[in-house]
Amino acid sequence: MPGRHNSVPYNVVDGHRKILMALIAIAAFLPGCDFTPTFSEFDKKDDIVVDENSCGGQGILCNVAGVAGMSGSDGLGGPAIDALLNFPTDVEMVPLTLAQTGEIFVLDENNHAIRRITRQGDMFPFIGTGNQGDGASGTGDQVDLNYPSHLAISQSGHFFVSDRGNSKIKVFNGASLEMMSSYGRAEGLSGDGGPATDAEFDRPSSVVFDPDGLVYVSDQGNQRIRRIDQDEIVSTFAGSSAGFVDGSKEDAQFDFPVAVDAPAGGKSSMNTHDWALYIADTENHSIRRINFITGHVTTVAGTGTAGYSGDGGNARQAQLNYPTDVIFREDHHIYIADSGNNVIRKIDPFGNITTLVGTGEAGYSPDETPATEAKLNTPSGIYYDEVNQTLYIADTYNHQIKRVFDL
Ligand SMILES: [Ca+2]
Repeated sequence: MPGRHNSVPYNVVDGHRKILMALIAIAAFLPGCDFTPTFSEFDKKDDIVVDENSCGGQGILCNVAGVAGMSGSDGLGGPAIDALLNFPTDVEMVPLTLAQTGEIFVLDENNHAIRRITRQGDMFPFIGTGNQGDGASGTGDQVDLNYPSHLAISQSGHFFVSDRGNSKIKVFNGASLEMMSSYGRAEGLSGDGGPATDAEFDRPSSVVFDPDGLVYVSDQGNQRIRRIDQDEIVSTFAGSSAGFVDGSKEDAQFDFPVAVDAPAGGKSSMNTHDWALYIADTENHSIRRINFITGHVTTVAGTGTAGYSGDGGNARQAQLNYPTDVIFREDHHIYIADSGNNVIRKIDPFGNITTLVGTGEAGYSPDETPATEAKLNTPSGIYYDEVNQTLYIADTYNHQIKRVFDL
């Protein structure tokens, strides 16, 4: 059914939250009631520290945007920590190689919009009207989106939006924000060898670029990585049907979520140090690597079976649970949004894995909680800011963006 992606599981959880918050409110008026909510910080807007800079320090978790346990779209134009998000699934900044603005972009997926947070900490609309739809022209603030899951900024400074619910990649001019092109005609699998504008994709979850400017699309529903070249011609770069097979990129198989209400999976990152594309192979509970020199796909983390094990050892023997995003640091560390385990994990340059943020238990922790003691709830997207050595986390089911400095 069109426009139903994410809505079933997300709204079920949201419903539970609303019931919980109602119980908290009722309990507060009952004398002697010892009802202790799991998420005791919910709905305490008055307690929010307005100056977010007062939270910080090495390895300390701080809120950047959103109010825990409250989904909505209120508060645009004001402090991001007072504004509401609706299942934010990723976070992005202008890359180091371009002029840094310090602005943060939030994939506010169930609001069908991308939000912009200024250096001063205020949140504004950026791309997407907030109405679910399929905008075909205009500037970013005029275009309807449908569960956008990723924003990528090209070396030319243009914005590539994975408009996943519409099975399209929408490209916006970096200066004017005018929509320049739209890759994908409809949901499906067709068009290899022809123009990307006429091709079909199936809920593309993310976009990355190689140093030559070629575009790699995680074509989630098609279990493939598709490539768009400088002439805008699309081809299948790797993958075929769903499976878990290493080998040549033509023979290799991935397993990305395909249910109509499935969250974004299969997001990828380019590592230009070793000329490889790393992929969060979500339903294989693993991280895969495509070597651009040899054309071979290997598994760098995970066994194929969901679990939470292996910290301190080689990542290939460790278990992950529904990883949805993978990113790099310049110092060759790999970060994984291990969303089903409610943690962010790290692979060091020697291939050893550890947990960086989260305890494994789903929940919420307030500002100033040390990262390894903090609870996250289905963290599904991450970004690393090299300039400020800060990790940003889309703490999706808490409706917040979090940050941790200097891990
Ligand atoms: Ca990301």
